[in-house]
Amino acid sequence: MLQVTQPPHSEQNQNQQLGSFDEKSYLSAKQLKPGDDPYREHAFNLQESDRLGGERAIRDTRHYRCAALNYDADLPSTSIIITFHNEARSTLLRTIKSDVFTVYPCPCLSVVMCAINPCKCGAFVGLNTPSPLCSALPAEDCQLLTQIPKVRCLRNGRREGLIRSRVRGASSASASILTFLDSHCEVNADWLQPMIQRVKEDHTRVVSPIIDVISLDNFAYLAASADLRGGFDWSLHFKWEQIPIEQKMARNDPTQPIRTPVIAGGIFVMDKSWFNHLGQYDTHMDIWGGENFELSFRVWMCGGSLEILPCSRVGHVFRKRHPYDFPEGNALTYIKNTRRAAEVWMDEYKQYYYSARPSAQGKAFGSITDRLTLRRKLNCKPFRWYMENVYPELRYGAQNQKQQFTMKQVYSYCVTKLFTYSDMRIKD
Ligand SMILES: [Mn+2]
Repeated sequence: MLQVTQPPHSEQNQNQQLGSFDEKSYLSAKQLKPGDDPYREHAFNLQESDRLGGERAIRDTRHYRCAALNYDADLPSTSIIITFHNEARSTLLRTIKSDVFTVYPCPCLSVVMCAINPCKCGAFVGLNTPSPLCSALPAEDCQLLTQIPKVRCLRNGRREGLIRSRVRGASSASASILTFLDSHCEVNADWLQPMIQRVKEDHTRVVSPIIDVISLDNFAYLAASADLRGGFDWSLHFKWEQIPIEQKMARNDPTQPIRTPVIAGGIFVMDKSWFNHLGQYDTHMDIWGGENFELSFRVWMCGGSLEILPCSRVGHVFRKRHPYDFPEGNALTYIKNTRRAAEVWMDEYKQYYYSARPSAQGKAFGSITDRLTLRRKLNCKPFRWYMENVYPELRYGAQNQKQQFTMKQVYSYCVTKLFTYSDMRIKD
């Protein structure tokens, strides 16, 4: 039997929920022109995304036992923070609508906010060569989206990147729990309750869903394996990896949380005061990348924990390239960000990072004084503790060469494209 999430709402119902927002004209104003490459601007098949429109039913990919679980009736409220830059209207609208209209059986979904990065093309691609990857977000987009009830939209005055935009979004969140979400997602049945419940029971937990795959070619919704956790190699490259065999053998309940050394970073739930107490993010990191390591090390080493919750599932469009430019270049930005994470958190183990990424040596990464002060103030444990207690499976030096896996090994449903594990990090 095919289980699906709530089917699209009736037209009348939808009109009430959308307020004064005119979905049809919003979507039709920016359509692909005949002859345009559907992959050019967003690195996924825009034609297929647009064809799906603002909402669709997706298959319930959870383990069947998840549906029988109960959650508190008085779960606290959450603010959902979606950051985006050069996002397609159809993928963004499905993300927003699938959140806002997902049934959450308490009056607790307060606000959805979007912190936006307008792009100043002339600053880095030359005056007369507007990049196809770089279009400024018109203020009109924000005005249109805020016509949807519960949606607020914050537009940055300059390009701030994911990390500073999230901090801005979190600062203006009204709810006590923060839910960070990527801008090309579709949430599955009861995705929020398991995460809010875990954070309510212990505010130091930082929790993620299983991230299902939305095909970048045909937008099929594919179930991800429930036996994976987040890991990395010494070059600070994120990868999905199998749960260690002894933990897997000890798991007799597939609905139980999975401890994870790191999170992919695009989708997670965190108590707002815990987020603030732990120092939010390192706001000297730029654009994208590395922030998930910095946050993960900090959470574990400063008294918290990270979990993946198998009964919460969110679909995400995984891509093979970033659909936008990096002002300083992709590689340099990643090196700057991961170098900051290594210098602040990895103690003597940072030598393994430099061995695995020799090009990082000598590259500028700015001042880390504030973050070192934070680490001392929070009285965080040494990286050795993290290695011994959280990620003992990480081997030293050359023993941990990056391995190539195909997506077929990672995902339980067939896909035609081959990726490496590292491609599965949520890009942008
Ligand atoms: Mn993404």
